[in-house]
Amino acid sequence: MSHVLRRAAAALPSLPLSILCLATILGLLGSPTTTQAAQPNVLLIYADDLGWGETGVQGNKDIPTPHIDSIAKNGVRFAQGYVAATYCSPSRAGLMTGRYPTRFGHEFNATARHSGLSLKETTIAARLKSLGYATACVGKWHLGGEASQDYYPTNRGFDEFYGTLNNTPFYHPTQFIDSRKSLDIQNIADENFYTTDAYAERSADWIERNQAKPWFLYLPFNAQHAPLQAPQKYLDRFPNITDEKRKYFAAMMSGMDDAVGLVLAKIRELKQEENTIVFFIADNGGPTQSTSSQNGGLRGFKMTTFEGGPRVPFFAQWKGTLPAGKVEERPVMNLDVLPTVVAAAGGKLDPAWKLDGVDLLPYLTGKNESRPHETMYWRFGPQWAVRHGDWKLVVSRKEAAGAGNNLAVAKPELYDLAHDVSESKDLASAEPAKVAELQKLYDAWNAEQAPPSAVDQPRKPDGKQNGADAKPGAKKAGAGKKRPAKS
Ligand SMILES: [Ca+2]
Repeated sequence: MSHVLRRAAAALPSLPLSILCLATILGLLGSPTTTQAAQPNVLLIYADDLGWGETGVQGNKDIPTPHIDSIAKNGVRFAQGYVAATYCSPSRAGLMTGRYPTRFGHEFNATARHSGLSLKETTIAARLKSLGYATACVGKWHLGGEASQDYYPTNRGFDEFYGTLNNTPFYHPTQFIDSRKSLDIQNIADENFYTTDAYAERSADWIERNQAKPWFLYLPFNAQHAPLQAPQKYLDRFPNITDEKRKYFAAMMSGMDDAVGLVLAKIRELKQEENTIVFFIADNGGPTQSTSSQNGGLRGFKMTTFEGGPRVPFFAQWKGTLPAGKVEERPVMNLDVLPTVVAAAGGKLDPAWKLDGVDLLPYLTGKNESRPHETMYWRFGPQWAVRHGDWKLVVSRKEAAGAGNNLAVAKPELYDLAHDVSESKDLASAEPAKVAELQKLYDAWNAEQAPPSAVDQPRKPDGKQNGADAKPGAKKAGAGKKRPAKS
């Protein structure tokens, strides 16, 4: 089947084959522009632990990221882009399903270790596959598979998986799978293998091989998660950064920017730029203490419910369809990706799916001037938050350990994000009616959520994750003066 016919057939799923054949004869399919526009490709890039203040367009002047920035410049930069959970696995659970992960118990990373993304949930990949898409996941999965292959990406809607089941070092990644070879977990023997570079190369190769079909590529980098590791070629770009941690962070981000550039160049080379929706989103805010990732003046970090936890770099490009260079001030969420791309692919959004995300296209093309979300919610153990309009009621872990961190008895704080984006002035005492209004909204939503299916072990007081203690290091041959990182 030619790619034009395949695309048209997928766009007209309810028509019998005979009518499709007739349509072919009538020349309907001689208009590839029309049929291609019906089913755009989707490139969904997910960065790891990349704080709101990082990348050039978000204000970082020290680490050039021209390719990542190009997505915002060619499309939309969401000034208030959020994720539905403030760390790795739950954030991905929301992205993949378009639903608050707490609805199905995916509140903590432990869920990925105990089982994985609930098998009752349907992923964005499965939904696009049913619409005729070729699908691949290249990068860090972190939605299960250690306990059972039922949770592997290849059993959740992805034709191909190249990457790791879990967090991994950048060199000699653990739990590595290349489904083109087998579903067995491999050891990577190549000394020079660096996940970020390898993910870019596989992504470009996969797009080239699948260019004749509508395709969906999910590219969750393990950059910028700890441990801090980078090849010398990227470290050499930052001779003026003296802080070792920041230098490694910069090198890793420069590598990720090159990787994004390589994938975008492949799309341009294949002349698919106007037929490809590109998202670039971070999975949660920066853990500044462990990796130096900056949150641009927002309060809080990864794993807190202050803005520095869930508000992230969030860009979208679709040349010829989305406006270029637009800064969108209305709040959006990672949960919106699924409905946006399924609708763009010609799928019907079924109310039975009980999505929390919405199709952003009408908002971005000027057809709908209201907010996509008037109210947003977060729950992460004893931490929680609700944003209604520009008011936010929040219980969050504080910067300093100790005082104010007994979250079980903490009084919710009220902030006016329109005038106080850094959450510095608690208005709870001054605005008791607003507190009551938001508390009621949160209580109603909270009652709909499931209990956590697995709970994390107690963490260190500073909230550090596995691997976050590792010293920065390069394992590549020739970088011997750098201390290799623990993994
Ligand atoms: Ca993360």
